[in-house]
Amino acid sequence: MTGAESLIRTLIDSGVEVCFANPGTSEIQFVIALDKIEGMRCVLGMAETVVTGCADGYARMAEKPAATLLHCGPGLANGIANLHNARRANSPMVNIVGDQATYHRPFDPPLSADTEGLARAVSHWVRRSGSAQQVSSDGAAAVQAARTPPGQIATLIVPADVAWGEGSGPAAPLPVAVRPQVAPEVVRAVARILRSGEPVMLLLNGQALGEAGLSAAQRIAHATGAKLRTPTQVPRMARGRGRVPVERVPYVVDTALNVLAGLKHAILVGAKPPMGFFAYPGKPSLMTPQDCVMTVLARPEQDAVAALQWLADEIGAPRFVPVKEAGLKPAIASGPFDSEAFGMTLAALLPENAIVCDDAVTSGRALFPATFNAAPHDWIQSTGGAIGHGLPCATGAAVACPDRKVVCLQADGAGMYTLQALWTQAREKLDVVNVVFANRIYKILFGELRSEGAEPGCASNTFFDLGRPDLDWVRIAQGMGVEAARVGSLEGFADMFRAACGHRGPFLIEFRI
Ligand SMILES: Cc1ncc(C[n+]2csc(CCOP(=O)(O)OP(=O)(O)O)c2C)c(N)n1
Repeated sequence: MTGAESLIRTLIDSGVEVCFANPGTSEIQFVIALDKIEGMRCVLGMAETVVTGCADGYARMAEKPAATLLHCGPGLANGIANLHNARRANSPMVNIVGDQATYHRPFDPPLSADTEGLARAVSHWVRRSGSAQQVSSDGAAAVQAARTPPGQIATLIVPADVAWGEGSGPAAPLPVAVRPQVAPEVVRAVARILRSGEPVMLLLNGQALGEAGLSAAQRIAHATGAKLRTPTQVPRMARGRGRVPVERVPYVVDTALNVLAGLKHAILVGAKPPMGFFAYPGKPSLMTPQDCVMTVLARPEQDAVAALQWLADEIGAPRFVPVKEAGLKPAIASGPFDSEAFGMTLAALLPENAIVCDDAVTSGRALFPATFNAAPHDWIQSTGGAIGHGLPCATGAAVACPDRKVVCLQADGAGMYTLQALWTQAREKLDVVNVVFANRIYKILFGELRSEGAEPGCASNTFFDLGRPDLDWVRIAQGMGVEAARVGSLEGFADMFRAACGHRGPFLIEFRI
């Protein structure tokens, strides 16, 4: 059995079931091994940033890692933007990166690169496998690292001769660490803050955004008057009717400062202190007031749900608190695109248990409150700010959850980064409705420019205007085997979305704005 075969068998034995890939010559041994072995679904992404984005979406929904197979340093480099997004979401992932044979490397062949350096930039765990005998135990260690809470990026670099050499057979899976519990004195200290009567906000992220975490947080809010918020971007959140509606910290700095004004305590539950997305002249980096004290209830790797439940009991909160309706009433709107009206329309039509993947940029700003009362769903977003996340992330989520409808909300400029994911959706017959917000500009950047007091000139119009020629998303999608249609109004969208949800398989709706 080759090293490659030993590694693939190890991954399967360790619970890795899907391999998103774009292989080359140095990964041929893995492809040969995958031809022979059952138990690993192989999915081709026609660009590495599609591959890594798919693995991110898969991990968020499957709550376990997929493998990626990437070609040498340059292949890994192409995947880095979405590895960055995955790292920021604490998504578990095992990257297998092929490389030059050990004895060939000194000749500096064309694809030689600082593969470790590239890997280190976005991975929590990096190893270059030293021998065919060792590669399977390296693989088991990679899966263990990836599954270490809260989820990590593990990258194993495998020289070609390690892959083709005589392997030692599959290595046994290694134990997976459980989330450490929060110390009792931390829970008691936070309880004291909550009893102080001073204005408190719980900032919830990661594990705390599941149904159990949100319910426990709501018990605390109900008993103490503490406010609840999530960060501006959520990696995955349980939402919709019956789930606790928690708003995000707004993206726009002045709005965020207003929302958090007067706070005396921010309790971090798997979350970071709320910072601005960027710095702006004369504006603070932190969105909390200067005299607001930051206290960590649970770090991202800790058991935030248990900590919240414990805290709720400690302060004597009632066991069951009914969910209060918040947000707007779902209703099909009409007329031209407007983010809030679109959200209400989407909320009226969203299928039960859907997965919403949001890379909608400015078109998505008002969607959160407008969809609190939609049918129960999960919402996933890019948490790393690197655009081009939506289409591949939705693709990976659909691989993870074949029985759920995935709705991808994609801004057009960001969508152009990874449009090849549509081809993967068609090839794998994935159940995704993609909605492209075709405003044909980088709207957010025009906004940033104007907020600096400037007016667009020739350069900004060149850089931020995506027209001349206009993109035709219907033909782009059709060219990749995805059925598509264009709408220009909310009522037109409603009809098309209803029809698209009525059948299985990928579909794209271009919403001309
Ligand atoms: C990888 C990466 N490259 C560039 C940027 C900078 N950037 C942020 S938003 C944006 C344009 C977004 O335009 P679009 O997706 O059309 O959304 P809109 O602003 O029109 O809603 C760009 C280029 C980024 N965030 N990430």
